[in-house]
Amino acid sequence: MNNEIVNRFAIAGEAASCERYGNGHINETYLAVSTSGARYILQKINQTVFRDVPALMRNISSVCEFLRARDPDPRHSMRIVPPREGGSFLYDESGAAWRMYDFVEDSLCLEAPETAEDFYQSAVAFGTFQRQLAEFPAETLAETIPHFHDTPDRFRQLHEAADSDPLGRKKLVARELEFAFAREEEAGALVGMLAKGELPLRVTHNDTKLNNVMLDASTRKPLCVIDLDTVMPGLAAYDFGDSIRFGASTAAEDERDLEKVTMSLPLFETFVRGFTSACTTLTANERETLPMGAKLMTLECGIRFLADYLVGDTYFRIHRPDHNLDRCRTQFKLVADMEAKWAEMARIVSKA
Ligand code: ADP
Ligand code: GN1
Ligand code: MG
Repeated sequence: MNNEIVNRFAIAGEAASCERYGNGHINETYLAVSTSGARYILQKINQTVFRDVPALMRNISSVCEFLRARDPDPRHSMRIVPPREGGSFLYDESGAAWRMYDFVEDSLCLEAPETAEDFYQSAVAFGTFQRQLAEFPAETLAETIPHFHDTPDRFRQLHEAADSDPLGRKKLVARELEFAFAREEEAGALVGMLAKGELPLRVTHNDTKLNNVMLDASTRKPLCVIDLDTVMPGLAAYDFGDSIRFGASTAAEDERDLEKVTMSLPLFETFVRGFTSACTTLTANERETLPMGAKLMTLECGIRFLADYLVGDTYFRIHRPDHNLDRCRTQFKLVADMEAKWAEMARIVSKA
């Protein structure tokens, strides 16, 4: 079945194999290999999450073209493999939307930094990405997920999920709800500054997990940033913050032993150095909001996992019962740890 889909794209030769690949929570990703030995990433786009696939693919095509025009190295930006029938994606008979990219070869995609230097290089990659897109015509981009990092709106959704409580899970998460709602007032810190004109609206990636950047397998230097579905207007602190949330944690996003979960100040410091050195467009206010970006992106991700747990795990792919609750708990543990380390985080940013 999937080989048939693969053959509908303009690959070199014919489909030889197609297997599930990667650890993304949203799309279905496959590694496709052709009879010529060329490798490709095939993805079934999650249409519950991305409701307007043509607009999504227009965004990605134009960002890839923009980046490629500035740096033609084929491993330094993603290349969409077009369907043989034309366009940038296709629908199968069931209505599922599929797209394909060249596989970025001789690369590493990490779930956790193996060394501080890996994390530094990922900071350079995301900082460079944002700097490069400073010139991108933001008004041409569609908002692929409206209110994506609107933290107050995420709280509204959490209230809605808790009020409707369709599976009777609310009683199991009283502590988590209390933790979240105790921080609701802070949720508007960044969007409030944006509304007052204190922060510039940038073109940002918005999903800067370490596993959304490719490093060169031999030099371990950045090749390119992937997973461009959420490239939209946003704040610098979102990209900084989401990277800290995921990569500066001492444990996996779904670790059950919360003793293991802390926000590493040395990794935080490493990322601050890499990001601020590459993202030369940052204003003084943007720099100052970086710690708040880390805290709010982590809190927001935690409440998104919690709301999804309450409504029955309809958004994030889960691999075990309570997976989203486990993920929520790691995020809240990180938030508490950031609160304890707040003064030090601010000091590190002010020194950078
Ligand atoms: P999701 O939105 O579900 O996170 P991604 O686009 O991040 O999907 O893809 C999932 C994983 O597939 C990535 O973390 C990476 O390991 C791998 N991947 C995606 N695109 C490429 C590519 N062009 N080359 C190599 N690996 C890729
Ligand atoms: C999702 O697609 P993926 O797995 O890179 C999510 C992010 C969350 C992240 C949590 C489009 O990222 O917003 O921060 O899971 N992406 C979308 O791991 O919602
Ligand atoms: Mg991803």
